[in-house]
Amino acid sequence: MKMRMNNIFVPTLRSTPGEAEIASHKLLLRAGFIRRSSAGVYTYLPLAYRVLEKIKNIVRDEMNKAGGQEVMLPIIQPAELWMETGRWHVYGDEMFRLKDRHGRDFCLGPTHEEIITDLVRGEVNSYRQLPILLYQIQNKYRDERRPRFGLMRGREFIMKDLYSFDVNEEALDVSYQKMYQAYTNIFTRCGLNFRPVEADSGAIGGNVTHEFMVLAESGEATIVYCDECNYAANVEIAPCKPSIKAEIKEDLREKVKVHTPDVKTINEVAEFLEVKPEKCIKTLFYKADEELIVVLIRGDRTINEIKVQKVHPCYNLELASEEEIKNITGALPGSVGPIGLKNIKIYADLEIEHIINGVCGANEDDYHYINVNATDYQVEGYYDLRLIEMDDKCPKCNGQLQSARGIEVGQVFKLGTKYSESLKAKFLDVNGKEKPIHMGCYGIGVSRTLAAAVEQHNDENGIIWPKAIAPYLVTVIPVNNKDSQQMEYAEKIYTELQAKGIEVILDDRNERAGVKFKDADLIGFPIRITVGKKAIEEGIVEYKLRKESTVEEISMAEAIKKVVEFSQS
Ligand code: 9G3
Repeated sequence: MKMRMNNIFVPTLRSTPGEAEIASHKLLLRAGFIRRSSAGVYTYLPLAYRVLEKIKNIVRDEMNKAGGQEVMLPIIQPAELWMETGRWHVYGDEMFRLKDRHGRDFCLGPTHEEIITDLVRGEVNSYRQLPILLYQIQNKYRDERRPRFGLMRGREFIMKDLYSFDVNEEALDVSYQKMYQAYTNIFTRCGLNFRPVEADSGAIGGNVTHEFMVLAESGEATIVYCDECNYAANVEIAPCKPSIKAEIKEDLREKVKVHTPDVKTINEVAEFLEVKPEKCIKTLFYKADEELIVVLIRGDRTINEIKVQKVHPCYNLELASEEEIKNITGALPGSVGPIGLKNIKIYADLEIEHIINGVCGANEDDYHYINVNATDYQVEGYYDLRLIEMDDKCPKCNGQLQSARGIEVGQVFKLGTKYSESLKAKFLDVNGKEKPIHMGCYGIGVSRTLAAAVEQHNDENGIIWPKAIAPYLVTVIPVNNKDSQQMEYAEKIYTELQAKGIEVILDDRNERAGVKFKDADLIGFPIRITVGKKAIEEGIVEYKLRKESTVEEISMAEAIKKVVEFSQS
């Protein structure tokens, strides 16, 4: 079957659908790769399907080389397992839930720790059976509140998830390192510019985890990294040292309540009282699950809620409402402070301890205290609670930090015995003692990787597919369909390339050459070979790489040789 543009279903569009905001979403729609079925749910059209299969095969190859064995786990998951791990009620509306005809509760799998651990606990009982690394490549379901950016944040998406089962922490570390290396190979082979970064291991849990970030301005994650050493981290967890400017030591003065009519924000307070924002104490009230807590941070800094959840573990952390704040303090947010608060935990950022004669709200509307010092109120403790900033130094080598936006395409997790304890997945060790299995879990967003590749590789004309995951490597374009000699020449090149195992497509549509060139650029085939008058008169064809602007005029034999070389490079 000749692969001809005439019979391939690739409905390209001239204009960009309104709902698409980022490049990959626009281009995948325009280039006829995907179509939206409902919010966050997409159809992969033939060219997208070919790219997905390429990515999956690279993933499979690396997972298998690392000792993984592919399985297919159920998408429909019984609620009972999620109740055993205590997670059935943790994930609220994000979990797609359903009932079967008997009224029994199920969910559509958002992840598979419960399922895979239930499988293993029923089959493994001896250290001789470990390690086991099982993975699947399958749809996942998460009912995102705001699905957006096309495949980047969908409600149904394709994930490879591998789960490792080992006898102890050291063995788990071996599996973890194997996966870390496999991920590095995968994203390198996919032609992506990525960075592994230290990441947040979730609100409850001191596990180690790394995220693999594809660098792109449209990425939702922010990473910091150091050019001097190899430090890189998701800003959510990047540690910050208190920056204590070597100020001249002031004498501690007595606190005084001052009238600050209509002065609310930190900048208004700083201006009105003629102090710098660094002297102001920003007092934030949070609801941690059902408990109200207070967090103090320097006026010029930004709170890092992930770090707050580390210090005060909870599932849900959100800013308290104005009336909740009024109930506790008697004042509105613009005039609140830590002084005089009762029966409420106060967590202070490290820098708060060093504020001399600072300013904070007086818990009375339109009043603030000046000359506030650490002894004026009680805190649970001083912790690193702020978001790292560009003037902070590298936590590892004190070097200069850079920041970048990233798209999280992979995540490797050390789970330890979290699931094997709750689901009683145990084995008898070499001494016949019963031990819990040590687990790791490792995910790759396969459909998100496809979109990330487009985010990173595109220009004003369309997609520029990295060679290893392109839907086809070469498109052969006869300039004039009516010219039977040109068609014959194009067919010949097409047939010879196919005979050499090259994935080639022939654009035999009855369209003007300009339309064919535009589509070739939009779809993003790595190589374009054009057959025009020169082919008939001088045996010369045009050879152009999508990622370059130069066009070479060479013989057919030369062109075929270059394609083969390119495919092997
Ligand atoms: C849920 C829902 C959403 C979720 C989860 C559970 C994220 C959930 C974390 C993980 C951890 C790893 C294996 C592959 C790599 C990531 N969102 N996570 O557990 F019920 Cl609705 O999925 N799982």
